[in-house]
Amino acid sequence: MQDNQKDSIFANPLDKVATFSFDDQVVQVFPDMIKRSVPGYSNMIGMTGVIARRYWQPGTRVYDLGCSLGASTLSVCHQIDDPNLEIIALDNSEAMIERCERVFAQEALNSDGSARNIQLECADICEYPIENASVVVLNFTFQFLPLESRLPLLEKIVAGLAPGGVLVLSEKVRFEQADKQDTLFDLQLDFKRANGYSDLEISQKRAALENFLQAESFETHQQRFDQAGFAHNCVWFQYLNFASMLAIKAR
Ligand code: GEK
Repeated sequence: MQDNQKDSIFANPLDKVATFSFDDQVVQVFPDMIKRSVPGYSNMIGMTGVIARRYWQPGTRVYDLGCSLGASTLSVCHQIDDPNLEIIALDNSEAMIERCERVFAQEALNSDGSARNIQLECADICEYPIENASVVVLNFTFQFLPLESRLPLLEKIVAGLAPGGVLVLSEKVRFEQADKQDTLFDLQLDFKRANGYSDLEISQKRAALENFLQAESFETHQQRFDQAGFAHNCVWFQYLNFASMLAIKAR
């Protein structure tokens, strides 16, 4: 299997567009797909490591929830050059985990060439325990969870975070004001066109994600952060209809 191919999954007309799934076909094109579809992806990934460096507390863990091919974990490793740093990276797609294992074997290394302390697990983030964490990363994963699982997951994260710990949550967002929603949504389509996706690819991908990716507004996220028990939260990045937020547990 060849990795890191150009994404052309939706390039040809399909009789029936199936619901999107993180399978082998997606894994092969994933880095190209996410960079060409998500405005600001590289900025949010790069800054995830910088945020982790500020909030990580020695003796605690970093969790990367929905790690895909490990981009956020690698960003954290790049910024925190400490062999004692323990990262737990989870994804429930076996295809992602299999490929991610190979990425970490090549790229997640200490300066002496030994493997970084990363536990990679094929697991559902809603089921997996979160304990002794100071940094929890949810980069573009929360949006795929059923709505009713979202508050319980945040409550579990708050309970598993040390005082002063942080959640980084990056997502597609929607806007409550219709004109803002339309403007930024249309511009994201232009972003995808500018990155070489055809209108057919865009519309078939959209059909595949219908009801699978459920974006929410800043207001909904903020209310849920409060309800889950975070002390405060902020939006630290927005590029069109994608954004990244921080939610911080009280000291
Ligand atoms: C990155 N963070 O490169 N449990 C575990 N994993 C899940 C679940 C779940 N319940 N639901 C979805 N996933 C990465 C990108 S991709 C974003 C994250 C995207 C996993 C799913 O298998 C996929 O690998 C990942 O979440 C979402 O920054 O494709 O837009």
